[in-house]
Amino acid sequence: MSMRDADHDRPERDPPDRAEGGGLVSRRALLAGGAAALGGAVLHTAADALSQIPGGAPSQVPDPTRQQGAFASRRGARAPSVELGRLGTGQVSRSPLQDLEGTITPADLHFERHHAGIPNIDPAAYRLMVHGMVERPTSFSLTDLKRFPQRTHLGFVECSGNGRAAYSGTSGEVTPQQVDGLLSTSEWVGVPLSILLEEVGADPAATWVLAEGSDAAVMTRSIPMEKAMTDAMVAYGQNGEPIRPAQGFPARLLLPGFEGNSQVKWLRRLEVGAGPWMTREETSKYTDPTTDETARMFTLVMDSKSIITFPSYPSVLPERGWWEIKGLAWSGKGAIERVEISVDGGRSWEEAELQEPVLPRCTTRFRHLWQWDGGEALLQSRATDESGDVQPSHAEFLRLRGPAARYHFHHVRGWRVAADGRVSYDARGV
Ligand SMILES: Nc1nc2c(c(=O)[nH]1)N[C@H]1C(S)=C(S)[C@@H](COP(=O)(O)O)O[C@H]1N2
Ligand SMILES: [Mo]
Repeated sequence: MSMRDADHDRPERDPPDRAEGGGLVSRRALLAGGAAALGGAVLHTAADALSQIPGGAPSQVPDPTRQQGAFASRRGARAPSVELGRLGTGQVSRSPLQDLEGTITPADLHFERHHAGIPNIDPAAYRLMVHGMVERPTSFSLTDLKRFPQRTHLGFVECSGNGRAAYSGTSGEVTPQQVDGLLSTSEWVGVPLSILLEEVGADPAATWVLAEGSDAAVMTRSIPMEKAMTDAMVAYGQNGEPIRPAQGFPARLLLPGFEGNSQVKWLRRLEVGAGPWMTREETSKYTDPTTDETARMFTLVMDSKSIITFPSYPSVLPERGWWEIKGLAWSGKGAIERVEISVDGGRSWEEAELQEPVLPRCTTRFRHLWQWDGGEALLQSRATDESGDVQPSHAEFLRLRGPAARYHFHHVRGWRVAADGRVSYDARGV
């Protein structure tokens, strides 16, 4: 696989899981079954009661109230029946968006994008050098970094190549993980970059900062000083634990709302300067061709975007009736203000409910009750953020960005529900 292909290649195929109902029990079935159970025989235990609700009985498991359970342990594990996994190999893996609850991505399921693998770094020997247009060039150890005032940012990291394969035509039997799995959300903890720049006495005339990683790719990106001085941080914590090796252990640059590529992992050097460095990653890569043979550069901020995670492939709706459409919306420009849902192929739109917390530069859950009449439907979501940025239709995006677009795919996407309840991806919608 060439470097070019390695960057957000075609989505890997999942073995289709056609489990009827995708493991869901409808509200109506549950209520009807529950009522029957309550009206029937005397209830002995909760497990007995459960066994009388259709679909509610874990029949192959012995009654857990009759035996001592497992003992406490040093580290927990997921329930044996829960299969959560990233999808991908080599330099890319995707988060299982359709299988996650809420907005936080468990650290072991955070998507990965490495250009030269995960380096093995000794935290005791780790140093971050800050130099260039500064009064006091300084080398910080991890202990040094942790002595500075700490900040938290709850937010997403998204690769700007996310959605590429799906944009260029992959449709049908693809999951949200395959469509948009280069998106994950964590609670990041670290030291504000502004504090480090103050510490070294950065020249007020400086306008850019170069960030460099210590992997074999020696990833380098130029960061505007304005971002460096606002919410940028050198992060060393992720969801309560030290950042994992795949995410940049022991420290990475965290730029809330910026494209993933600029958030240099295994950060070893920051150089303060008076202009961008024009590195490989901001010239031949991560620029956006337009339709007039020019290209936009430094398109760092991620646009307003959303994806329906249920219903989606491979779930199958077992019956008509009330279903809750669920999904994620996010924007690098601020908080999500509104998510609209269309169930009729874009003819009409209704506002979905946003699930608290609704945070800036973070994923937000949305949900919308939908009564499926058993006919064909095209489900689409359209997010608007507080800056007013609205997701364009696929046709509009194509007109603006052209077929050669390689990054920042944030157009409206759709899921087609067939009369037999099967759901498939439709990149274009209507
Ligand atoms: N040093 C270094 N930093 C890097 C990369 C890399 O290969 N090396 N990949 C970048 C890209 S393209 C993305 S999308 C994000 C992915 O972050 P994650 O692997 O923590 O999800 O890291 C960025 N930072
Ligand atoms: Mo990326």
